[in-house]
Amino acid sequence: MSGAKAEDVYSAMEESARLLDVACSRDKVWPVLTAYEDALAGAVIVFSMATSERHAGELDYTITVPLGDSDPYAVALSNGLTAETDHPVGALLADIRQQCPIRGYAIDCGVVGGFKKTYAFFPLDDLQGLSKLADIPSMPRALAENASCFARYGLDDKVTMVGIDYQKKTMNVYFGRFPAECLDPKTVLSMLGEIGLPELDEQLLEFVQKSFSIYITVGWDSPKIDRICFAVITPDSTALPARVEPELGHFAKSSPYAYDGERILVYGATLSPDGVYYKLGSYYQMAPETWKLLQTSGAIQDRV
Ligand code: GPP
Ligand code: MG
Repeated sequence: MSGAKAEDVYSAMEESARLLDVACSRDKVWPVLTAYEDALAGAVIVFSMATSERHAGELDYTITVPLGDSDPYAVALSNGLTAETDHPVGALLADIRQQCPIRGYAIDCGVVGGFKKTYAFFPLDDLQGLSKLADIPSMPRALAENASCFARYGLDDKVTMVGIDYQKKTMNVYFGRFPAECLDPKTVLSMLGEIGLPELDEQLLEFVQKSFSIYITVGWDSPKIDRICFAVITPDSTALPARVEPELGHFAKSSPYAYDGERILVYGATLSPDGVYYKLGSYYQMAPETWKLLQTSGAIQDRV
C-alpha cells in the first residue's frame, strides 16, 4: 500500500519514536515533511534506529524523492533545512549528477537532529564503478586510496547508491548485487584486515553471510575507511544474534507499517575503529514502483 500524507507519516513517526523513548516534535519534523510533501505518496519510507551511546535518543527517517527539476539537496537548501557550505560535501551531489546516471533520490533526517543526508541511487542495470566515482572532483580522496582494494574483493562496478551526510561530512558508498563469494568468511576477514577495521566473531560472521548490501563510509579528513556496514534484509524480527537482539527487538516487532504481509526490516552490523554497533531500519511504506528502482535483494521480491 502507498499514498501516505504528511499527517499519516507524522503520526507513524510519533509512534515509532515512542518505542525508542525519543521525543518527536512537530516543530522539527513538519518543515521537512512540507518541503518534500509531493514525494510522500509515492515514497518508500523507512524508520531507523541504532545502538550504542552515540546513537541513542534518535529516530531517523528516510524518504525517497523522485527525479525532478531540483535535487533533494537543492530543496533542503531552499527550504532552510540545511545551511549553504563551502565544504566539498555541498558540491558532491551536483557533481555526481553530472557524471553518473541517477534513477532517484532519498533524504535522511533525524526526529531530533533534523536534515542529515541525501542519497542518489543508480540504475540497477547500470551499477557504477568505484574508480569512476573516485574521479569526481569533490569526492573524498579516501575513495581513490581504497578503490583498488574493494575491486580486488569483487566490489568494483557494484555501487548501487551513495549517501551524503551533510552533518557529519562523510559519504557512504553502497555495494549490492555482488557475487556470493564476496561474503565468504575468508574474503570478509581479509578485507577487514586490509582496511584496518576490527574482525568479526563467529556469530557475526555468520550473520554477515546473509548481507544483501555492504557499505563503507569515508570522509574528507582521512584517507582511511571510517566504517563498514553489512546489511541484511528480512521480515524476521529475531534476525540478529540473541545477545544484541533485545535492544532492537521491541522496535523490530512493534514499529508501524502500512502495507500487507510481514514488516520488512533491514539490520546492519557496523564495524568502526571503536567497535561494532547495530542498526535497524523498519520499512513504513513500500510504494511498489519506487521499490522496484531500489530492489537489490531477491529476498523480498514477492512484494512487487
Ligand atoms: C542506511 O544507511 C541506508 C538507508 C536507510 C537507505 C535506505 C535507502 C532507501 C532509499 C530506502 P545508514 O543510516 O545505515 O548509514 P549511516 O551510517 O550513515 O547512518
Ligand atoms: Mg543512519
